[in-house]
Amino acid sequence: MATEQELQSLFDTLDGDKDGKVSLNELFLSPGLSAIISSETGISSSQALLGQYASNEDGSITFDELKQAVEKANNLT
Ligand SMILES: [Ca+2]
Repeated sequence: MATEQELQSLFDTLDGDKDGKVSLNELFLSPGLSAIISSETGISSSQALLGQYASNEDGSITFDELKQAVEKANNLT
């Protein structure tokens, strides 16, 4: 379970190039943080997470989209 604030700080850490989106590459670069995302969303692979929630053409996920995924898993406190 995470708070929105914790999720935001996790997102900011993952977003290495600070473009406001987390790409598949950025998820691969931080396997430990990706594992936390997996446990919060219940989606085991980064590809599946991005495939399901990313609306950007480049396949990266915004904070709002990540939040949606966590909310859907009822893991946002
Ligand atoms: Ca990024």
